[in-house]
Amino acid sequence: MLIRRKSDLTEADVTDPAWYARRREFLQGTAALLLAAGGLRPAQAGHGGRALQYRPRPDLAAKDALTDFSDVTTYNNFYEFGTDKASPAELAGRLTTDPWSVTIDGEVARPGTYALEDILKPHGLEERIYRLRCVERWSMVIPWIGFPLADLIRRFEPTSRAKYVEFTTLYRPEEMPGQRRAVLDWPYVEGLRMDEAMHPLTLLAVGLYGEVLPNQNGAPLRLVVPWKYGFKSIKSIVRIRFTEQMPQTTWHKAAPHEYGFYANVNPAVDHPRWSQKRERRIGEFRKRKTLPFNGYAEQVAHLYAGMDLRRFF
Ligand SMILES: Nc1nc2c(c(=O)[nH]1)N[C@H]1C(S)=C(S)[C@@H](COP(=O)(O)O)O[C@H]1N2
Ligand SMILES: [Mo]
Repeated sequence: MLIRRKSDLTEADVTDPAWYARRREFLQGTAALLLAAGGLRPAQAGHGGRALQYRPRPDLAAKDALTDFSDVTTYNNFYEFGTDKASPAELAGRLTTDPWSVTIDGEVARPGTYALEDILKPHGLEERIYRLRCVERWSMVIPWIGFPLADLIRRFEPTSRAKYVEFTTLYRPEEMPGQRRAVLDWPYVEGLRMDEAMHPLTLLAVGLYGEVLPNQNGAPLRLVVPWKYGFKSIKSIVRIRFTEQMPQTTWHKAAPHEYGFYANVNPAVDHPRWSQKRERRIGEFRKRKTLPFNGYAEQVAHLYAGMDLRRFF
């Protein structure tokens, strides 16, 4: 990826004018933060998307080779657009992601429904290269662009009763054809314990490969929790609710003995129908060993000290 100096940048390099008009404040805020931080990396709009400005975080970069952009954006799980891997890329283009708002409610001091721009405005964007490992035994390495969920949580001030965070995906069957069938109990819901949500690795992503998230990857706002199976990384979020009780998550409801609330990547605990010891990195032939917590054990294992991870899978 090229690094260009600020003086070489024009507005047109950064984003197209229509998008700029809608997201102007957000971009200006981001640019200011980036300049203050002393680093500016304008993305190359090499994939036809709308480029984002962000700060690279080499300290948060998986060393493995990146998965090809074409695989990242055509091999997807997004059941709102169908259950096969190709459907989201084919059908998600029709999803309207602007305007977009996010409701923040439950055990929180500043509940409300906020325009996405207002949610994003105070947050500078960073690039973090994370592995994502699906429960189906494939994995990818993706350069995500986003900001720590913890920063958003601090801003909205959960009360002392907030023990969990629940996330909900958009329900819009007119644009999400998969929702016209009862494959899952729509809308898609996921959740984290508060300490998992506050962990510095937990990312709210708005882009990948230097550009605004393609719809099939969960535009305009999705979660990325790199030490958990992919299904925890919920897409196209419209609601963030703070709760005292553990949220009922969609996959747990659908098959409670197969999908637990925690869903930590764990080669020692098999899925009831298959081993979780190995995985196929998309783009590779030889299988890789699956690592505890997807390789992030050093950073996150302490969250589960004393817990029986067979029981709390
Ligand atoms: N709303 C929603 N979010 C979702 C899913 C889904 O079906 N609906 N699938 C999950 C699963 S199983 C995986 S593996 C990841 C895939 O993310 P990707 O397509 O960006 O690689 O998204 C997760 N988030
Ligand atoms: Mo998955």
